[in-house]
Amino acid sequence: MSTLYPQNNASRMMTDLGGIWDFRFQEDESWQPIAVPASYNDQNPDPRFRNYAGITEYRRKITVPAAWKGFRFCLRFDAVAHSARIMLNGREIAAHRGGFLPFEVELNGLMEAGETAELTVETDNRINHNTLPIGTEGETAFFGSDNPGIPAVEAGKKLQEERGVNRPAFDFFNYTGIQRPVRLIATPRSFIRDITLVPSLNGDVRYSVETAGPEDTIRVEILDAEERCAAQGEGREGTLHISQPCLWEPWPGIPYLYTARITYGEDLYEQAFGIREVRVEGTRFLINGKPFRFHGPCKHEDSPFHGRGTDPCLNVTDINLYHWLNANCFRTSHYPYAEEMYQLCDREGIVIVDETPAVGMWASEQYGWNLADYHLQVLADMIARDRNHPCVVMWSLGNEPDTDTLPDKAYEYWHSLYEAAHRLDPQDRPVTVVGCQNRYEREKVIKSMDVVLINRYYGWYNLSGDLEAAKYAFRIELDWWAKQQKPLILSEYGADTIAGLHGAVAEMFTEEYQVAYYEAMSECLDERDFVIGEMPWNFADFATCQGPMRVGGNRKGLFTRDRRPKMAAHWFRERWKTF
Ligand code: GCB
Repeated sequence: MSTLYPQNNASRMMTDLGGIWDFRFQEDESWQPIAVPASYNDQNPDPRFRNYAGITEYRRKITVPAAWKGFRFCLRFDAVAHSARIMLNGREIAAHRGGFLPFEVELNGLMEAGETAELTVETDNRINHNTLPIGTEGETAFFGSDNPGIPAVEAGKKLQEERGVNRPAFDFFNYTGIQRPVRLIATPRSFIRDITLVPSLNGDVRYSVETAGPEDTIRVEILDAEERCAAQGEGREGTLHISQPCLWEPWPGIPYLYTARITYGEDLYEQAFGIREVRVEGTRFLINGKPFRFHGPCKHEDSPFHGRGTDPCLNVTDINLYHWLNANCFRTSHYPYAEEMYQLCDREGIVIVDETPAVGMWASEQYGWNLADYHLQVLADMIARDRNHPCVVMWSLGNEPDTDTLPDKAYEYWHSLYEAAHRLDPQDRPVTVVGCQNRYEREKVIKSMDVVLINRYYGWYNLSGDLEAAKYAFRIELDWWAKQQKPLILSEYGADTIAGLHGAVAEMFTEEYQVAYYEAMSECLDERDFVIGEMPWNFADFATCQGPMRVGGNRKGLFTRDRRPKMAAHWFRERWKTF
């Protein structure tokens, strides 16, 4: 298995398998068309596409080009949600658990160059205590809409379970299917498996290369942005030196990128990277030795028609809207995003806090679930995939776990992941886990992280509609955090807002209230030196499962789902001009 993003170059080839595939729910006889990559959920008005909980099948023919004779070839799935079984001519050849990270399936020995075979991909969208993200199993559903304990309601829930139901413990639609690209890729038989780059501000670039094959010689050449050689060397690992290095600076600086061109036998791989250093010092977050203030809304991978499906046009549009907002960052709430987005952010200077799909762990029972090993595996895979990106400046272990009901158990669980992240990342970036509104004085996890990230909804979920009381309460909490001597980011705060709903009095759900809410919260944030960032929730309105709190999805976007700015987007554009 290699985590390297597929490349087409003088040594490597690939065929994109995107297009129209055959699709069916497992119990169906007949097949119907489905687009790949995309979530299947919004591609058909049949309600099953939205509500189904179970296994679906995707099918198409694949041909390994005859010209690939003598090459190593495999299938590369960028992500299949939430788990997948891969079949070739009806025979299982691989299985993968988890819906947001890539995997490869070797085809040599199973197919010859020039041959055609039937590829079937089974996807399973069921969520429960053993999946990330989490599905509830008998506990109260998200937002407590199930009136636990009332016999008639319990009987209704039992009926749902018999029919098969997904109950997301998270607030975004459980989009699934083959949501990211699938490719057939070919490399020479002796190939480059992995590359690690650790650049320093003085121009030293420590590298190591993992390979498969009998060849000895590995050549590394570092090219600058004009493709001139800036340094070169030989060997599996070492340190190269770039004199007068240009640094990767976050927007509005220049996000300068170098390329490490690695050759091994017949193989060639080009890995982009940036020279930048990230460090926490006291209550400051330093990028290249300079204090960095995070300001940008959190995101989702979400859009009409595609659902969570990779869409390069949407990614470019979104990043240009970040520029329009004068924003400089986002958190990949609540799962690792498609690799193309990180490449774009490397190039555009947008900083990323990279989050695992550990969302929905708000029940204290989580510490009795059998999840720790799998969570660690997902964290390791995310770091392995993303560690060379200069845009990634911090790892988030997860979102809003319960950390205050069983403070010691919570600490044990999260601290071992914290240590693992530091151990696994060759660049040793800061590590965090995002805290929810809780009894912050008694919990131990959030304050033990390198940077404190807290989600707060004073004036929305509590003290609703009363911004004076919201400011009063938030200031009490901030006084407490001031004593902890840690850098703090308000990693979510927001108000549902129906675009076009106005009021002379700023009441909840109006565009005026959203602006007044952000004015109020900003007033509190601006008083504090240890606050190093603000991440409004959310960049754009997004789809959720149905529930009494959601009117056609979550409406806390600064933009509508089709990316039209609400008043609050204009307000942040002005505010962030001066940041
Ligand atoms: C949160 C969650 C986020 C939700 C948001 C909300 O705390 O982290 O996933 O969408 O609140 O709008 O309720």
